[in-house]
Amino acid sequence: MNLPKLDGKYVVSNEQVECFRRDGFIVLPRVASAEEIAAWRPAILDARNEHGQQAVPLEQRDTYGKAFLKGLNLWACDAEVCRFVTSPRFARIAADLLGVEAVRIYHDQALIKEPGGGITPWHQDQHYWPLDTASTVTMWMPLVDVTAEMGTMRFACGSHLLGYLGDAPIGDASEAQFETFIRKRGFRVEQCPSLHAGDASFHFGWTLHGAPGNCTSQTREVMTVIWFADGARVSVPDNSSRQRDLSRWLNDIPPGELAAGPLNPVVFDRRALEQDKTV
Ligand SMILES: O=C(O)CCC(=O)C(=O)O
Repeated sequence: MNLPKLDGKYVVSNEQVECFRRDGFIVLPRVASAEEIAAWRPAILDARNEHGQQAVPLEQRDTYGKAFLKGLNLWACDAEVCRFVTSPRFARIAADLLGVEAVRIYHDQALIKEPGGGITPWHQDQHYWPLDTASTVTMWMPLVDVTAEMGTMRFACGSHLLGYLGDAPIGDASEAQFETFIRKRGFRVEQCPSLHAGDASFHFGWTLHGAPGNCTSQTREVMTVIWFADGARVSVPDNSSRQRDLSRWLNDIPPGELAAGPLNPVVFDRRALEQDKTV
């Protein structure tokens, strides 16, 4: 299919970079245009429906299961979604926010919060990732216009600066533990307002975040992509989530080695761009 290229440069200002590094997240408007998302949405949803989780009734799921239906690493099983996830425009934003030369893919996820879907409990993404770097970032991009009532993201501002907050997989326990933690430590919580399809939030892997349930009759359709800085190494998988991620996304690379498996291509490299300019 003739889907639009996502290669035009999106300029991130110094002020936006500063906000991201201070607060642990930033919302960027129109990372993809309404027209681009209208074209890409069916391809992403089709791939998710084919390769992702199938719905069982909400009342039969646990808290995490009620939060959304997932489609994991769709880029690796669908050639069209591959072009979206490996887009140089998105990857350059990730590298600019992190302030690194080059970024690699960790994985993608489509996250469909159904009408009546539950909360996304507070958690830290990097609890799951056996990587020895804090230079990790997730893009969260709605494929439809979304309101806070549909479950936009909320972030505990500045919480990323504390790093690892303990072995707390996402669920009822992480929600209770981090809700108390956030209140006691006085972190400001920012709930993203309404976003247009193609706007996107970006957050560090250590930023505490979650989302309210979807109390509307509309489906919250979101695509996410996670990148990490090229040069990062695999860390010891010291919990079962990290052990599973090591096999799934990092090809069981031994701890201490470069995190650079077949599922982790470099998708943006400033050095290569500089070299091109000199020839
Ligand atoms: O979409 C959501 O509700 C949560 C997504 C999330 O936690 C993430 O992308 O890191």
